[in-house]
Amino acid sequence: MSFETVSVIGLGYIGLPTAAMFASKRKKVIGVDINQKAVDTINRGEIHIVEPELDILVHASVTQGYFRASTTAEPADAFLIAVPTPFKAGGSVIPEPDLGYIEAAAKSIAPVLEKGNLVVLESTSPVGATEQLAAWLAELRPELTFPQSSGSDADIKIAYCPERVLPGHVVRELVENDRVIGGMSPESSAAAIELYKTFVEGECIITDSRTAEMAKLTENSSRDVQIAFANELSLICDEIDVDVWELIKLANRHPRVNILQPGPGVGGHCIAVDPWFIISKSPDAAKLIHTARKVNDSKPLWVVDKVNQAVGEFLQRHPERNAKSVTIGCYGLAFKPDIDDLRESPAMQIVQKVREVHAGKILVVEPNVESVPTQLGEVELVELEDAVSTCDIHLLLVDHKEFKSTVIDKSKVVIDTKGVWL
Ligand code: SAJ
Repeated sequence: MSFETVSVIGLGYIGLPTAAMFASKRKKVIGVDINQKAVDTINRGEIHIVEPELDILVHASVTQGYFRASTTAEPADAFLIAVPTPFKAGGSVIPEPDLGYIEAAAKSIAPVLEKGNLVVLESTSPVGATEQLAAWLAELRPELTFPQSSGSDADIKIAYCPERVLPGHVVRELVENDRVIGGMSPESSAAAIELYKTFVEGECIITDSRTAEMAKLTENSSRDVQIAFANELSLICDEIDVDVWELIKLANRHPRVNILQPGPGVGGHCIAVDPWFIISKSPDAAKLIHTARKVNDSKPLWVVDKVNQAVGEFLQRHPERNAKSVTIGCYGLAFKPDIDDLRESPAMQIVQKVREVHAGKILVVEPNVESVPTQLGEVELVELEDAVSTCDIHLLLVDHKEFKSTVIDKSKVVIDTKGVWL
């Protein structure tokens, strides 16, 4: 089977680079997104997200005529769905995944599906989502046959293939990483491998769709649990007056120990979200995964308490000053080092909470942005040197490269959530 035309549904952080990758291999790519602005930007050969090397790739594939974006689906040999899977609104104790975007994608491609097509779901999904997608498509196109009822003879092939790329390294990792391919039939898996081998140099490993879905959730939950262990250690060490950074370095000298790093909390759109897809399906069995989520989610508030305590202690040592005259410097807002992505960032949450309670000035240093979101309230975005020389309390929230060579006066109060200045 050959794939000459590939349609990618959802042109975000995963869909856009994947579409550009197919186009760079001279496949005809039709990208589909509901966001007209994103579609227009892409059709001008530009990009609406920040990811190294992606702009060159998209520009080249659009100007050479291999890649075009649209708000409506068109016939293709393969459809790759990379839409978001957020939580359902309502703020329940255990957040539930919302498959609404996948259902909308199914509705948009169903009218143009043709016998022989391959449909691949890439969105991070709860176990069973691929079977649900297949059921929606079968309902919408009753004259076509699907793997759930016709197995190997089905007109349409369906597979789940999770993405595993690290933001900031997407273009390289898309090519190099191994891929898990979960076909709903052996033919679906074989077709999906052929599709991905267009640009993937890593190994493609076959399993069923449910195991592939769970593999993605497991990878990110594993990292969340490991970070929770490091974060819990940081709380324990604070109580018993042990340097957690030195402790972890020492423990990691053991040949079979590899502890991750504590921080202000866990951010981003994956590690802090995906474990809930396991917990919501198996709330009684997923105890450790659930506890890890709670440990990581509570870390920002612990940091806020530390700041409040530090302000109190500072005022005790300086009875001539009042809280209004105490300036706090916050270093970093992004959800991890050396990126500009502030969404779901524990650093943002901390600065916002500190702003709510602190009477004095708050200076923010974030070398990767030009302005700070209004949700932070009255804070001032300043240059690194200005914060270092004027603040009474220095709160390091992200280990951006710019901060690593900074020297803070030993007489100043330092709260270092990443162990950079200690
Ligand atoms: N973090 C720590 N301590 C650490 C490592 C990370 O506190 O030792 C924090 C980071 O500061 C950040 C959060 O965890 O706030 C998540 O960062 P990350 O670098 O661990 O992961 P993401 O969210 O950028 O990307 C992850 C990756 N998954 C795994 O490494 C298992 C990536 O491969 C996935 O493709 C991505 O999620 C995704 O899209 O699911």
